[in-house]
Amino acid sequence: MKKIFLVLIFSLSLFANENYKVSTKVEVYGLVLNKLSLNVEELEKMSYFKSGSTPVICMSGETKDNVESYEGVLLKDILDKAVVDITSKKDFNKIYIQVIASDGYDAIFSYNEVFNTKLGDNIIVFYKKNGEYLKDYQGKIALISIDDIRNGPRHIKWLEKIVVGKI
Ligand SMILES: Nc1nc2c(c(=O)[nH]1)N[C@H]1C(S)=C(S)[C@@H](COP(=O)(O)O)O[C@H]1N2
Ligand SMILES: [Mo]
Repeated sequence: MKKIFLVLIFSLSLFANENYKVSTKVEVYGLVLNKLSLNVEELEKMSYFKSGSTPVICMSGETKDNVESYEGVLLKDILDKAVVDITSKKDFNKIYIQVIASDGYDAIFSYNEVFNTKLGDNIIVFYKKNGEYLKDYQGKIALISIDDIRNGPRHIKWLEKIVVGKI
């Protein structure tokens, strides 16, 4: 009986982990002059960034992972390539960037946070973790704001969309 129970729990947890749709490219659109559609190959042609080591800490305070390095492209370099479409300088304070995963998980950054604080120097769209390409279950393409105090919440696996908007 106990064995059957364990097998049941195991298969249920497998099912839960299957609950994602792997995104193979990231669409950048909204208030930008150049819409982009970036797969891993295209990201690899852009400016390369490799992070230092970091723990991944959930909002609960639990350490979920200890990562040696992430490799990819800084979010601000991607946005520079897309060119945020703005006419009035005052509007920079109103720009936000919404990052959306294929499971609907999402987060926002402000323009100032990305371009006008040190945080932006460590917000990375990555395709490699610990020197290896991301497996499907890790997201294929993902994003993390490494220097967030609790950086689990703004770690977006299966990153699919980067949308620039204005409040
Ligand atoms: N797409 C997506 N990304 C996500 C989540 C999610 O539910 N969906 N959960 C987040 C939470 S709450 C945490 S703590 C971290 C955990 O990262 P890990 O799975 O690499 O340990 O992933 C984050 N990224
Ligand atoms: Mo979390």
